[in-house]
This record gives sequence, C-alpha cells and structure tokens, in this order.
Amino acid sequence: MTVDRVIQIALVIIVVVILAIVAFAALQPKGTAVQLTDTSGDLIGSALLSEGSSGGTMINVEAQSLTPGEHGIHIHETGRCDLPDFETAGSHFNPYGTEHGLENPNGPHAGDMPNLPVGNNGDVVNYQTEISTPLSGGEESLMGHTGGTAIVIHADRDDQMSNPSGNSGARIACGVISPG
Ligand SMILES: [Cu+2]
Ligand SMILES: [Zn+2]
Repeated sequence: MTVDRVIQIALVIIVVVILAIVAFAALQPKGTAVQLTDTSGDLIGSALLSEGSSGGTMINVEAQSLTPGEHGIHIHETGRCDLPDFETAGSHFNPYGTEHGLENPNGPHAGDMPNLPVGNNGDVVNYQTEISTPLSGGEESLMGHTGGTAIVIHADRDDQMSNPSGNSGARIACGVISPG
C-alpha cells in the first residue's frame, strides 16, 4: 500500500467516527440540569429536565435537607432565584391563562406538578413527573419564555386547587431553568 492510500483510509475512518459521534449526540434526549439552592444559598439538589416523548418535559428531582412530608413544586414565570425568599421567581408560569392546580377544573398552570414527597431523612423520594409544557420552543416553553423560568419548592403541601399557589406556603428552594 502506498502512503497516499494509507492516508486516504485513515481519513475515511476519521470521518466515519465523527459522523457516528454526531449521530449518537443527536439521538440523545435534549435536556438541562438545574441546580436547586435553599434560602441560605446552599445547594440542596438538582432537577433534570428533558424532552418527553409526546412534546412535553420530563422532570426528575433529587434533593436533600428538606423537611419530611409533601411539598408544593412548580415552574415559575421568571428565571431569577434571588435570596432570601425567591420572590423574584414571580408567579406560576401561566402562558395559557389557566388557574392553579392539577385538580382544578379550570387548571392547571403550565408548570403545576404533583407534590414532592420527602422521606424522614430529608431526601426526596424518587420523583419523576411529566408536564405537557415543552422544554424548548416559543414563549410557552420553559427555555423559550421571555424573562426565563424557574423551578420552586415550597414549605407546605400543594392542595392542587387554590389560586394562586395551592396554599403551599413559603418558597424554600429555587433553581433557574432559563435566566431572566
Ligand atoms: Cu411555586
Ligand atoms: Zn400553579
């Protein structure tokens, strides 16, 4: 084999490897990891957001150092989590002008989710849910919304009915999904 031929074969192999890597990357579900911090500014966990199979968003939350029991958890309409109370995250993300709560006949908001269960050790128990809101795209998506979006965990249980926030109390943890 000539040197030229060896170089040709090597180039073909390199191109095939690059194409394989690109194809593999394209097949991976697109997603983003969101850091969750508490009202002291300490990192307590993360939320993994990825594109769901039917155009919505899969949300996996793992976190520690929370009080045992159920906690309201929602997408809020501004991508800011300023201390000490996360009020800068704004109201619930509501691009469709609906009411609060998964059990509200006029609901839910686009980012309402089932309560977050926390065990006696303060760890979140296996939480995965899917919302119909898309992760990326236009104004009604989590990443495309002007002003960004954030995920907020509350002190109390969400009753999934009362406006504006299901009586879920103070905001105890927050993570910016897309910056405002
Ligand atoms: Cu909330
Ligand atoms: Zn809501």
